[in-house]
Amino acid sequence: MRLRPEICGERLLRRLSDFAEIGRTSAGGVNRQALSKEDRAARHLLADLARARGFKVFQDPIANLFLRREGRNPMRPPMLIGSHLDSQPTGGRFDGALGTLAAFEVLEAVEDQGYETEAAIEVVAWTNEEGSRFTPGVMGSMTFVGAAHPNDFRSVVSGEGESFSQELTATLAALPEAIMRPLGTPISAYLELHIEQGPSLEREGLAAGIVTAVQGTRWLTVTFSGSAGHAGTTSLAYRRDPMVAATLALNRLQMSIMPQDDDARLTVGRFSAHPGSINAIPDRVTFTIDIRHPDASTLTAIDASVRATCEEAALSQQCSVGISTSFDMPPGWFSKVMTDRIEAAAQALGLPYKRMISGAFHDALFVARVAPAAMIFVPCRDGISHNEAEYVEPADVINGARLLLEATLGCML
Ligand code: HGY
Ligand code: MN
Ligand code: MN
Ligand code: MN
Repeated sequence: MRLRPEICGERLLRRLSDFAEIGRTSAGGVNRQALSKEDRAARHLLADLARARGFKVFQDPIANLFLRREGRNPMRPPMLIGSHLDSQPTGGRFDGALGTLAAFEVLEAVEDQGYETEAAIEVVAWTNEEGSRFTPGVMGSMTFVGAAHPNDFRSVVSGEGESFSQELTATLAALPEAIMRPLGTPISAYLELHIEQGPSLEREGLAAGIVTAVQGTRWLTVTFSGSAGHAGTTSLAYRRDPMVAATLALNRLQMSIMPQDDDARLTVGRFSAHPGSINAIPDRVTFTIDIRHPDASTLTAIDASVRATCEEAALSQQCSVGISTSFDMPPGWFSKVMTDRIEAAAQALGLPYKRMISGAFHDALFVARVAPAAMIFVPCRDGISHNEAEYVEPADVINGARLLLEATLGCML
């Protein structure tokens, strides 16, 4: 009689605190940016843990990391579960790591019982989900599904001038014992556990969110160009000041778009002036805009409105403006078969849940292009994420992992 696998909560919580030490910041968060030495250290630890349990370790050409526990039939495409290990520069200990380590805990729980599955189960740690050090985000899953090729990112450099290609090569070389596999190996389905990164589950006292869709994301880089000049001798009438144009544009956007549409999100995360001297009118001002919306045509309309508003502001200051798109992830829906399986598992476990849309983008959205995919959210304190204070109650960590285990086995029936 096969015993049902059980999550070992103590082991999972210990793993989470061990990984939180890799890239730990003085404020108690993590700085484990994609393809950094901290990311390599986390991958190495996970690969060592996997080998210690007899799982096989694979990497693909964009360094997605796969840990495989064989099933009875090696010809059957595996069930894939996982998330990402890379973090924001001032990230939290749970964004990505929770889903990756809970998936590994599922593998260990199944192994503990010698529970046989027909197909293999694989855990994945996707490369560069965040897109903060190297743009765009979700590079690993985007490449896995064929929506990009590693060569597309050959010339990508970080804000510090580090080469994506060199860091990718170093990361692949750092796991010589990993077996290389081609991009896009077939999978039967994909499940990802992640923190909500919003406040609704905690506010409503729910243990789980069954994610039915992910809103769209678009990243723009806007550069206003004018004439540099002396801060003291150049009268306002004779300036072509890109800083005035930029701030005018951003004020108009905040006043026009945001109040009309509560679902719209517009974030300026990076802002720089060149030459950045206190007493020189800048010749160039550059900032990024992260636009989000659940509806594809509205996302496009907001993009168009941003462009028109920037062009008007540039004209009013006799400046010019250039706008490039560095990331475009349309909204997407998850498989109803998969979300129904998660719902059945939540009911079997007696966990209070709701169906919901994700405000954050995730690798699962790309994976959904090649296999049935879905996500499970757990509450995080005050909905805080992309912040070193990010926190998840131990009970929510364990319930999330239990639900991931049940839903994974449910999807393999
Ligand atoms: O930005 C995002 O939505 C994701 O958390 N990286
Ligand atoms: Mn080692
Ligand atoms: Mn994440
Ligand atoms: Mn994130």
